[in-house]
Amino acid sequence: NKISLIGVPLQYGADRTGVDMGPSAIRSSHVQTRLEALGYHIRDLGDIHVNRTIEACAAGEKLKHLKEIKNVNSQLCQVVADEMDKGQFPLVLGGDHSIAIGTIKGVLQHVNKLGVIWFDAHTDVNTDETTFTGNIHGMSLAVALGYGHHELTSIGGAEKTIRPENVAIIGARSIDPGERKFLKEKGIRVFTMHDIDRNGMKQVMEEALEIVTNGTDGVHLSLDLDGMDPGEAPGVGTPVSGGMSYRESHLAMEMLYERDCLVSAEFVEVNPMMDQHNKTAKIAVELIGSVFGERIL
Ligand code: DIR
Ligand code: MN
Ligand code: MN
Ligand code: MN
Repeated sequence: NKISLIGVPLQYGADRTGVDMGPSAIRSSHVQTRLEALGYHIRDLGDIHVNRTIEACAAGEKLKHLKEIKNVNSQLCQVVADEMDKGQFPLVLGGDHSIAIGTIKGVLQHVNKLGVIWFDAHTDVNTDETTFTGNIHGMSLAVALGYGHHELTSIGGAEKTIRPENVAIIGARSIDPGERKFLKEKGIRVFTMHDIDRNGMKQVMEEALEIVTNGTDGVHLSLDLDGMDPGEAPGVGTPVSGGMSYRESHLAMEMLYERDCLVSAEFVEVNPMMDQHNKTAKIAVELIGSVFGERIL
């Protein structure tokens, strides 16, 4: 019941500014108080240092801001590993989704067989070869699986990877052609919005939990707020309509709590510049409440 909050005000992995304010938006929505009310002991480590002086990417740079993203994720990997050493649960606040690289690599220093639940409108399995945008936040799941640019896959040790059979993506509705091929080749289970519409979140989560817990020693939750419907969570950099509802998202969090399998979590892509009245950071904190045991009754 000891949680370490780690802010990562990184925006270089996404195309839009503002996501660097995610950690402060989530903190000012009282994430610490909310968790303390549930009986947890919170240590807020503050933010990972990000060099704020970088303007635009060098022309012709294929992976945008590769150097700074590698630097931030290497630091994050170390901090997450250190906190787990001390018996703390790392709760990482983003920042763009490229920070999943550092979080997962850090957790992998401890947990050999790690399952991953990836909530997202996107699947983030582009590589340097398939990307259309050059944005590294669209590559982080591929990197965690061991694919992509060596400067990224080598963070925390190239041999430390998650396994495709223990990954479940939930809420996807925007998948690039190269990603489609990758997902099929690696046999990664994607629960799209179609599956949620058709079978309901309850069944989707039951199947997803089976995949991520089968033969693993723990599960990481990587939650991109753009997985939710932008009508409810507008404060994200790359909104895609037709997402998960408020209640569906909470049910998923509650079922994750009941399964008692999480070893780490991250909430990413909260962009206050795109938001209305900090709505999206507030939802992030409510989802954090649910995944750590909050109940209506
Ligand atoms: C697109 C958009 N697939 C890309 N990706 C993400 O840039 O690779 N938006 N992750 O959140
Ligand atoms: Mn740029
Ligand atoms: Mn994402
Ligand atoms: Mn996304």
